[in-house]
Amino acid sequence: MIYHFLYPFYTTISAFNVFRYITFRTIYGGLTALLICFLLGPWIIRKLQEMQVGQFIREEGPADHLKKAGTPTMGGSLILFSVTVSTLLWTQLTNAYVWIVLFCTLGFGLIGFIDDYLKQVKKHNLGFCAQSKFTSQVLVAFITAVFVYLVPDFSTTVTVPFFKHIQPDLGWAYIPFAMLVIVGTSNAVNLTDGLDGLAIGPVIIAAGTYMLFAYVAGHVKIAEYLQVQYVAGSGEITIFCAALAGAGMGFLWFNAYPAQIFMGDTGSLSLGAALGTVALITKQEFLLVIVGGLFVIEALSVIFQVGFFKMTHGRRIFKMAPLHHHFELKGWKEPKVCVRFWIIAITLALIALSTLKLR
Ligand code: 57M
Repeated sequence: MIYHFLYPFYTTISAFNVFRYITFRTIYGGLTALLICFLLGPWIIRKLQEMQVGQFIREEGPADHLKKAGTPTMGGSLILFSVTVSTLLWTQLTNAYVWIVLFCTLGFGLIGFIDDYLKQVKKHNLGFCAQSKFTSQVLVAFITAVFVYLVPDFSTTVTVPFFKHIQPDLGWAYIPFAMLVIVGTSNAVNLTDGLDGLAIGPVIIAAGTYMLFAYVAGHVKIAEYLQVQYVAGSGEITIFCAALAGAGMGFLWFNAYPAQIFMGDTGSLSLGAALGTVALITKQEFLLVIVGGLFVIEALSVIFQVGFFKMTHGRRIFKMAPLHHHFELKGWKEPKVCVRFWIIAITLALIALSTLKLR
């Protein structure tokens, strides 16, 4: 919005020329989202407490978690508000990718909000029934995938990390592939959100990583030099990623151990969907397996645990899945699990960035 209102005046006020630069708008997009979270955080925590939107803690979880009962949840609403306001302020509103990523992020946020509301406010322990929740996710992901597919000149090839000459063209099959990326990432982040700061840390790291990939993909000369696919218009997604990281840092201020607020499915489902959509737009789909490797590891730990449990009629691979609970039950304190998982996430992000040269 600022771009449209202020940049045209650069002929009279030359300083306004700065609004044309994605780098400038990225920095202030991130800072705006961070500031909104800082300013609204205490207020929203008080409001959620007044509304008694407190987390219900399941008995079968780690004993340490029982003292968390009543912690305000649905904090994802704070993240989504900050990201949306900052994105609308700092991006070019004529950019289709901006509206597509906002649609998907807010669509999944609404699904999570309904689930949180039914569970925490209406005290329906199961919340949104699993089938309705999954069907809603598939529907939002389908609409998003069709929107991306229909963007003029959007390529339906997929990029394989480390192999620049392998770029299979999926054609119409890109739509189901894109749906899988969005729904899979959304649910992987959801599973990961089980300790204070555990999910939001890697989300910040992944958003920061894709911020760089979006800038490269949207810059014709840099994309050519690094031999990555140029995606016209994807540069504006750099600003969205910065807003995501900024809002995530603002939320982490309150979600750090001992958490004053949880993000809820409102946050976890939407943040995962946002990362999945960004991966599609920047043509770095498979790279998400590396950038979001921690989410993949957490989801695989559940898949292996449940599969092994069923195959062996009751035996477990881990003390408890997802993996973070296994280390908790091994005696690691919550902050230690969290920081060590962040270290893994940062390492994976650096490996992902190295693919820009190792190809
Ligand atoms: C999402 N939700 C947290 C909070 C957060 C199939 C099975 C693996 C499903 C899985 C499950 O229920 N996943 C749901 C994880 C929950 O966090 C809430 O949910 C939102 C995210 N969706 O924002 O509102 C609990 O996590 C803790 N928490 C924090 N700090 C945070 O910042 O401490 C969350 C955020 C919160 C709080 O205690 O209540 C969750 O863990 O449910 N199930 C599990 O993950 C369960 N694992 C399990 O059953 N393992 C089995 C089988 C099924 C694999 C096994 O290993 O044999 C664990 N989670 C719970 N109880 N709650 C263990 C049992």
